[in-house]
Amino acid sequence: MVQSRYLLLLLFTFLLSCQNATQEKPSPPVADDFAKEKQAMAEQVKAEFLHAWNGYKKYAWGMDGLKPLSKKGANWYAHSLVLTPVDAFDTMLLMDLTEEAEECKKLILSELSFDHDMDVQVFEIVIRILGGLISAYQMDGDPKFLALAKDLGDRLLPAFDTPTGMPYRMVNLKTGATRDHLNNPAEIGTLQLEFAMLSQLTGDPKYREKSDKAIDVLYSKRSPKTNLPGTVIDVKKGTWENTDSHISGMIDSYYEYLLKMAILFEDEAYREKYDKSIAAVNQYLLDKTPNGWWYSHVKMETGEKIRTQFGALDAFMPAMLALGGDIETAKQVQESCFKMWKDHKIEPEQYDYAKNEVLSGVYFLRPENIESAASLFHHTGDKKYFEMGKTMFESIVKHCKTDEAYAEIKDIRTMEKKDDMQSFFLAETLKYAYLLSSDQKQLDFKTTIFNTEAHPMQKTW
Ligand code: DMJ
Repeated sequence: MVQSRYLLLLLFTFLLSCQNATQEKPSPPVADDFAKEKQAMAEQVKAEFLHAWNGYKKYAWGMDGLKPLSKKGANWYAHSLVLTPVDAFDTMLLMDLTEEAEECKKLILSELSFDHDMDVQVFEIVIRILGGLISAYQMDGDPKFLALAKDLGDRLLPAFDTPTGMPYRMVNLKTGATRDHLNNPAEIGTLQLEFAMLSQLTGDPKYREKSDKAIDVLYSKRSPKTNLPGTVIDVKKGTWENTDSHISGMIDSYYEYLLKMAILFEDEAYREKYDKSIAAVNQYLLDKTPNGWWYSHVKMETGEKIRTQFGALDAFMPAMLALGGDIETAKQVQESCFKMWKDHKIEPEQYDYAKNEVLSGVYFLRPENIESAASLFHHTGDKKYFEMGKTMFESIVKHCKTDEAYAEIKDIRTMEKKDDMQSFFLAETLKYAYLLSSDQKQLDFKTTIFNTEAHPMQKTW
């Protein structure tokens, strides 16, 4: 009797525990948690984009940019080129911000004119405005965007009229007058995607012919011994004025466009140039130290190391390497880029990796580090790169957000803010943060290449 009671008790306890088990919520699979984390971040990125855009809208409507601390607008030149809206428009479309995109489009189409007697910097106008108008045309479909792009392209073409075919830095939009014959590889070699797209979309080959020739001539000026370019070249004589070689500003996106032209236009000649150039960069510049893998500065003629300097702009490298197929080097360098960010709470503009010393502490709200994290996440699927990007995005929110917009940082050692918000914060930094976290369906990455200002160029042919 005692024994059967004991058995009944056991059975009862067992049934009760089964019931409790079915009442407890099963813990959700890890993948679901991650999907939620990503979605939450995408929503926050969108909210922060709106925060910055609304600041621009309130204080700088129609002007090139916003001064976020003094709360007023500012133009780059004598007349506005509506820079921030042109740069931001395709991010709005990607984020499905329909109302904002509609008002932004109206502003661009009613206000943007290039018929101004003013000298502009060819490179900046090409990557931000020509690139922005081309992607606006492809994503929105309104031919007025293409007409604006063509008008701009025509006004920029006189820049290429030099004895070498490499362009001047500055051109007057109304008169076609040119100036500044000392140019650099980045400003000569980061025009090709936009001009080639313009040729593709208008059916007129002249844009691509001029820009292809410019980069071909530049490439031919590389050192015969190392295959490296220098920093400053005279576009009239074709001679180098500064022979330092690196992947930093003034050279950086020249490499990026060799690769991106090769991919978007399936162009073998560009691929060859890219492969040869990056082999040289990895042979002479790549510095594998106990403190991580970095890229140094060397002399183009010999490859002799002259500086152990890296920085915020150099952080584009992992994204480019991954796109070019070298995932392993990209991973190693991204570890260094992220360390440079994390150790300083936000990345410095210039950093001596051998001495572990900040050389310039300004932070311009730059995108490259987040772009590389997003690219590696896309190529490897490794969650660690998502976490890197998220950390960087969160520190931007923490240190750069103002009551009505976002501001750059004067010095990351003090975190004092600076009265500027570059248009690439909306075009690139927040776009890459969004691409990292959202499952957007609008762009097919197999047929899309981002220009250096993160404007998607879509292969529709
Ligand atoms: C942007 O205008 C472009 O990404 C360019 O290639 C480099 N500088 C800024 C962002 O840092």
